[in-house]
Parts: sequence; C-alpha cells; structure tokens
Amino acid sequence: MSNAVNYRLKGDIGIIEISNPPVNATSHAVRKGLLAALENAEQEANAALIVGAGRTFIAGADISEFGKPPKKPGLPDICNRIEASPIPIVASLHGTALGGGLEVALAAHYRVAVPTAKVGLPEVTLGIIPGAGGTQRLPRLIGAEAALGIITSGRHVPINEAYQVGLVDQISDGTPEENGLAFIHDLLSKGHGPRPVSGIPAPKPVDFDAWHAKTLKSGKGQIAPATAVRAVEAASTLSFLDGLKRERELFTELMASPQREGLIHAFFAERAVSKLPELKGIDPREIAKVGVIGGGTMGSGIATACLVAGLDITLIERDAQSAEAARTKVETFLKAAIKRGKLSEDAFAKITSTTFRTATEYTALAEADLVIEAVFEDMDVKKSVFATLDSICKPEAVLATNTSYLDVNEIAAATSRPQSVIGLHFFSPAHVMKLLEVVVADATSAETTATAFTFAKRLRKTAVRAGVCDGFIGNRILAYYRTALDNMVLDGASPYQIDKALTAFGMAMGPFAVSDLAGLDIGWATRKRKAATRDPRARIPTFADRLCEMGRFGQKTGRGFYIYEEGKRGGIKDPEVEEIIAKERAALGITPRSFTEEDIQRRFLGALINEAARVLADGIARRPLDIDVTLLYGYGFPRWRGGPMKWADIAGLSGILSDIRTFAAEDAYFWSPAPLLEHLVAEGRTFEDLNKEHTS
Ligand code: T1G
Repeated sequence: MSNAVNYRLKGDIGIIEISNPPVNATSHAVRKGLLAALENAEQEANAALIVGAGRTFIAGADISEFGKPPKKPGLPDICNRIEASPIPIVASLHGTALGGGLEVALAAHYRVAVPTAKVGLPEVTLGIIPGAGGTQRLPRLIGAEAALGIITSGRHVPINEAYQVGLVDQISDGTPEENGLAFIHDLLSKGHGPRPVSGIPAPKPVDFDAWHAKTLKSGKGQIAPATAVRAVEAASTLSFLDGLKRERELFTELMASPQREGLIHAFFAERAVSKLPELKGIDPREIAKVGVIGGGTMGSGIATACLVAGLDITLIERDAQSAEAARTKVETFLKAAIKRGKLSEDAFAKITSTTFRTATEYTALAEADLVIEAVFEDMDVKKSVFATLDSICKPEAVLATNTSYLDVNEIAAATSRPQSVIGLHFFSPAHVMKLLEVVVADATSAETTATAFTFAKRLRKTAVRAGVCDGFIGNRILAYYRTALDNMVLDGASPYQIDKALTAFGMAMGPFAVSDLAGLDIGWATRKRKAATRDPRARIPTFADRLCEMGRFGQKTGRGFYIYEEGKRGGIKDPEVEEIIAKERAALGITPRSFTEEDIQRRFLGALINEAARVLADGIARRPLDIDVTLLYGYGFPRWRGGPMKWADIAGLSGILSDIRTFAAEDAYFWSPAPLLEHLVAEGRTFEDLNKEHTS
C-alpha cells in the first residue's frame, strides 16, 4: 500500500482512507494506493468505504501533474475499476469533493456526506473538462440540465442542493467514517449490492446547441465550458463507453490548450504571491482593533471589508456630520453585503452595535493595532496625519497608507516608527475588489510586512508585494499602456474601436469605458500633477483634457467618452467626442490613419509588457507572477490567458520585442525597449524562468 492510501478491515467492511495532505489530490501514489486497497477489500470484505483523511475528501486530480507525461493508472481507469467492483462501494464526503474527487465518488455505488460538505466539477475554471467520467455519470444521476449547470459553471454545490438533485444519498452528522459505516450496515442488512451509475439509462437530451451557444457567449473567449456541453451531449447520444471515449478526446484536446496553461498558472500564481522568502519564520503582529482615517468612498469601503472580516473598527472623520455620513455609507455597504449573501443579519446587528464606531478625535485610536489612512491624496495632508498618529498610537501599532501613488518612504519619514509604516493600496470598491497592493517601503520591517499579508488573508484579499514608485505595480503599468492607447487615438483610432478591440482580446472592460467609470478627472489631475516634470517628447491626450474642461467626467456626470442614459447599463458612443478628437488632431497637424483590431491589441500588449519588464527590473514587483496576479485581480486582464506575463511567454517574447522595435521607429521615446526584455530574448529565457529563480 502506498502511504498516500491507508487500508484496514473493520468487521466485514474494508476502509480505504486517502491520506495526501493538504487536499487529498489524486496523485500517482494515491491512484496506485486506491487500486491496491480496492483489491484487498474485494478479497476479504463484503463492502468498502472510501473516505478522505484530514480536512477534506479528494479535492481533485493533482494539478501539479498537468502538462507532464501521464503516469498509469490514470484516474478514469481507477473510477471504472471502482464502479465495476463486485462489492458495494460507498464514498463518504466531507470538506470539498471536487473534480476527480467527485468523479471517484460518482464511480462509487453510493454517496453520503456531512452537512458542511460541498461538491463540484470545477475543471472548466482550469481550462479543461471533467476527464474521469464526470460528464457521463453526473448527467445519468441528476439529468442533463442539472449536470450542465454544475459542469459549465464549475461552481461548488452545497451538499443540501446535491442531495435535492440526487447526487448524494444521505446527509448525516457523524464523522465521514461513522456516516459511511452506518450507511453500509444498513445497505447490507437490506441485501443491497453494487449500484453502478453507468447502469442508469442515458439522460434525456436537452437543447445542447442552445446550451453551447449560451455558454460560449458567457465564456467571453473561454472554450472549456462550451466544450463541456458537447461532452455532456455525448452522455445523451452515445453508449456509456463511447461517451467516455468522447469525453477523453475533448479532455485531451483542452489539456493541450494555451487556456489550460494560462488558467493553471493563474491558480498557482494567486497562491504563490503570498509566499515571500523574506517572511519565512517571521511572526505577524496580532490585529484585532483597526482604525480608519477618512470616511470617503475608500475609507468606508476599507472599514466595511474589515467589519465583514470580524475586526473592530473605529473610523475617524473631521467632524460629527462627516462621521455620520461615513456611518451611513458603511451601513449601506454592509446591507449590500447582506444582499450578496456575504453577511448575516445577526452579524450586521453585532457590527453596528459593538464593533463599529466613528469618532472625530485621533485619541480614539490609542489602542488600535493597525491604522489605515485614507484621506485626500496630498503629501502634506498625509504627513500631518501620520505625525499625529505617531504621537497617539501605541508603539507596536502598524500605520498604513492607502495612497495610490505617493511616496511611502516620505510618509514613513514623518514618523518615529518608519519600520511600522507600510502601504495598503486597496482598489475601489475596497469592500469588493480582491486585490491589495502591499507597498513595502525602505524601512518597513519584515514583521510589518508579514502583518500586512496576514491582515489581507483575514479580509480574504489577494495581496501582492509592491515596491515604492509612482503607481506601484498596477497603476504604473496602466499609465504606460494607457498612453499607448491615447497615442493611437491621436493618430487615428477611435476610443470605441480600441475598447472593442481590447474586449475582443478578453479584457473585462474597454479602457475608455473604465476611464468613464473611474472618472476622467482622475487622469486629468494626474496629467496636471506630472506636467511640470513631463518630458517634452511625451505626447499629451489633449482630447481628454477638452472633455474634462467641459465637465464631462464620465458616468458620474452622465457623459465622458460615452453618453450614459438614466437606467441604462453601459454607455453609447458620442459623435461629439469624435469631433473633439478630430479637432485636436487637426490642431496638432496629424493626418489620421487607420488601425486594425490586431494593430490595437499588439500596441496595447507591447506597451503593457514593456513597462512590466521595467517594473520587474526596478524591483517594484518581485516576480512576473506578481504582475500577473495584479493585472488579473485589479485590471480585468483575462484569467484564461494566465496574466500578461504568462500570455507573453505563450505568445513569444521575441515577437513582442520585435513589435516594440517596429513601433519605436515612429516614437523612439515612448517605445524604447525595456533592457530586461531584450536580455531575456537574447538569452532565450522566459518570464516563467524568472518566476522559478524566485521560488524559494
Ligand atoms: N492539485 C494540487 N494541489 C492542490 C489542488 C489540486 N487539485 N488543490 C489545492 N492544491 C494545493 C494548493 O495549491 C495549496 O498549495 C494547497 O493545496 C491548499 O490549497 C480528472 C483533471 C480545494 C477549495 O480544481 O479549489 O480533478 O499553496 O490554498 O483555500 O476531472 O484548493 O499550500 O502549497 O486553495 O482551503 C479539480 C482546486 C482539479 C480544486 C481548498 N479540482 N483546489 O481551498 O486551500 S482537475 C480543483 C481548490 C481534475 C479530473 C480533473 C482549493 C480548495 P500550497 P488552497 P483552500
């Protein structure tokens, strides 16, 4: 028996326990052990029980094996072998029975579970489809429609719902072993034997073409969910064995796809970002009481995120009226969290009566463990706030700024505790967006950084370590690729054509629609802030200044690049904007030229990767995967492309560099190739090579 699977006989029942922490993934050792244990049970037992050791049943195939040569026995063979057993096999679920784990359970003849268990087939979130019989057995068990909903979404299904649709036979309060043994004793006492799911008649067909079209559309370029529809269709139209063959064909095709490579990279990258060698062995400080300075949209959002995470919040505003307004804003956010199912009514009552308070005096923060400043983006204001906090807060309190671009070193220098000062750059809305840039200043201690990452995990946010520069990782890269887009508008492209081209690439929103959402006045203020130090060779998007001068700031004023009509989602194109752009081009003596969708995408990506390479070289991001996670979680980069750096590796760095050199012929200043990119291409290396160099 492999040590990944334990087997023992209890009475006349063979107990097969998967023990492969942390999530009992079906590694090669597990697959071999499962087979051996099953053969043992069939020799000596009247029935067998499959359970998972530790916190969960099997959570899926071992994703770290993907892309490597498969080792026999494969999981499909194991599942078919379980199902063909002459003795009844029962799977007893707890934790999350996902992917291959649920497929093992479906191959068993019966399934029982604890009330807190969840099941699912999340393979499409990894760019593949269930590949061990899930698309053939699940539809037989619960019908094609219900199976399609679970498989194409990849969602985790609460066990009550699974029981309602007939996916599990019983929910019991005991331990997985107790539940399984009790069920088997009852089964044997009634003389019930094996009940192979594959013996259930093929499910009635549904409108698979309609499902395929709907899934393709909602997938926004992802192919796995729509492919899963065709696998489930095979369950309705082919024999079980032919259906398994069809599933395997489609699974194998997807396993070789760049989308699988991108999504698996995203899966591991979002877990790797919090693994920093510098934090190894460093204990974070305990955070229970948090102070927030400033009750505007950001401050109230940050306070809400902390309150939902169970922290105690004191929000400081300058006067009673502002404090009351902030309280109202926080309570509105909390009520929205209730509607989203993220907060219970009881929790809301507890928060508003005990753990949330506003105040107008900083002395209320004397006992805070962490204070997060979210006041006006002005260095003098921030330095004054930090100096005051420094004099009032307890010595071990961490002082954090939510600034989106100001120099955290300068802010830290306004205190006597720079080692305890850090940047926590939340993304708006702060209580919804998962990304948090943890900006580590020169004097910030490892303990303070570790505290910030632990705090982020408590808020269920994905924290990325960033160095100090204007814009840190995300906004610095955004500013650069946004300039490339603005330059294309100056040269002849329309904002609407660019938005269309980039959403066709997979971006969640067009960049000009994003500007309208965030407010054009933000970019305007940034251009004015940088005007004094701007390089004379830099081109200025004067068309955007014209719109701002007209008070057209975007959604908040009803007009920006688009026109927003009351009650209508999304904006409509505005011919007046195109006239303004044409006038600016004429004033600049530019003869507009046309751009294809590909031109737009290549310039967008060339600029993004060029600046990302500089961000890496400057040490602002430690690894390319940190940039991937930042752009995936904060800027709508398509997850199925793995993030910009993963996409660049797949597309080929030499082609990207060649594009940049071509564009440099038009504008050598803006398109000067990043030296790191040139070195990687010259050495035949990839961004993934740099990730590997940094993995501890
Ligand atoms: N394979 C390998 N490692 C895995 C893994 C997996 N399936 N799932 C998790 N891990 C690692 C993860 O990288 C992390 O490692 C640690 O376990 C804890 O994970 C044939 C082919 C189960 C809900 O998609 O959704 O089956 O960082 O931090 O927040 O049809 O992990 O500690 O080194 O996420 O408590 C289908 C993926 C696979 C489930 C637990 N299964 N996993 O969440 O912990 S494809 C999945 C999850 C498949 C078959 C196909 C979550 C979780 P480290 P964690 P968590």
